[in-house]
Amino acid sequence: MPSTRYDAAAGAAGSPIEGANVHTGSLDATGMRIGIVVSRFNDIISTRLLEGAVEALRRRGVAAGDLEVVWVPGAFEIPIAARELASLGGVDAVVCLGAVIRGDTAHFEYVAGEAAEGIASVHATTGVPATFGVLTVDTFEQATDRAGGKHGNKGAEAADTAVEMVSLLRDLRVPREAG
Ligand code: INI
Repeated sequence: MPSTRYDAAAGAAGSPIEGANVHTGSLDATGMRIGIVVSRFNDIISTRLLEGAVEALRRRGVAAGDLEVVWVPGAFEIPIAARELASLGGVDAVVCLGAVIRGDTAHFEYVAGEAAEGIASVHATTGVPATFGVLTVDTFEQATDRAGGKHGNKGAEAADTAVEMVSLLRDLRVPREAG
């Protein structure tokens, strides 16, 4: 199964290009400030995603006082709060969490689409990584499976991804001498 999980050993050692400069982020979050935007809609699910994200961030070394948690009404509202945090909140990354469940609602495509596009536009326009921990599923059961159930906790994965991207971007932003 494809995975985005961090694997330190697969970094430089896995490079097929002899002599290349290979860049990988790490999961050391010491000193990082991380924003989390979480939606109240389907809060049984989003609370579990939040718990997974906070647990992962604390495990990676983020101090409790360096976490900014922002609740919004629904996934549709995540992007505007994420953009505010990214541009003015002094955070190194924003983890976006929510659950859009198809159920019977015709809303699904609009809400899920706006959340995905809006979150992607946050990092494209601010340079602050914004990760996508918004479940877009057909059923409540599929959501619980991904919020601490048999498919893991997507909140924790989005948190780890944020840490890795902050670390990677710091590495890429180190000024280099022109070769
Ligand atoms: N918001 C969600 O986060 N998940 C959903 O499944 C959902 N559905 O199905 O409608 C949802 N709707 C609310 C939306 O995010 C906005 O809060 C609302 O439309 C007001 O702008």
